[in-house]
Amino acid sequence: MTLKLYAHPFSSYCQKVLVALYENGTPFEYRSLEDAAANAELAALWPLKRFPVLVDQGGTILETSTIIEHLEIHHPGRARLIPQGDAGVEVRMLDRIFDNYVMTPMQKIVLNQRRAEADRDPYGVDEARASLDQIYEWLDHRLAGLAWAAGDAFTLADCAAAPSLFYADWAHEIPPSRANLRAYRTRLLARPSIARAVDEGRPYRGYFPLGAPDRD
Ligand SMILES: N[C@@H](CCC(=O)N[C@@H](CS)C(=O)NCC(=O)O)C(=O)O
Repeated sequence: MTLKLYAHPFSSYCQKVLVALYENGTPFEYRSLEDAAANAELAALWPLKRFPVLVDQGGTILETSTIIEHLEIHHPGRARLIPQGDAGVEVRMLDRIFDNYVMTPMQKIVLNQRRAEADRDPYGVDEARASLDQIYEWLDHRLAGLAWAAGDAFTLADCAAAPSLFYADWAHEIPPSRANLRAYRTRLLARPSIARAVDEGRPYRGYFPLGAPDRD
């Protein structure tokens, strides 16, 4: 097996890559970061210790979007996650939007809760909540009539959308008025690759600093 993934099952960015691997049934060695030895290996590979990290035949690939690009080039499967040409540009654009404008404010809210009371940043959290409200509105309009983020086909953009919307809804609930977005999140969670990633993270829900809601 040439691929090794350093990942934790409850991590949102790890789920983004796991969904891409599961979509294509790509075999890999799961170096779970529940394990101390895997953590030491991760630190040697990437001093910033952000995860996931992919190792392929001795090469280290960092950052989820480029990990999925690497998989598309070197381990292609039945699912085409990044189309050619203009369609690919749109998919990459949406991938950046989910990472930057859903995942980032969601993480701000969640990570703030892990800080000591005196170090918390209520102003930043209010900004993150306002920013999520804005992107929820934009996505709700954009998704009208679409099955997946970029149309009929499941892509990299949906790999990014799944964990970001999964946890963002826990941190700052998508309001009922955003019916297209809520329905899209439900469709994502019903997809087998995503359901599998969510199930693998289920035993670790106690790690969620805001308290995991009793749903999903
Ligand atoms: N831009 C990175 C983000 C990765 C990231 O932030 N991962 C989180 C886990 S979901 C992490 O490493 N957290 C540990 C830390 O911040 O030290 C990517 O796309 O891979």
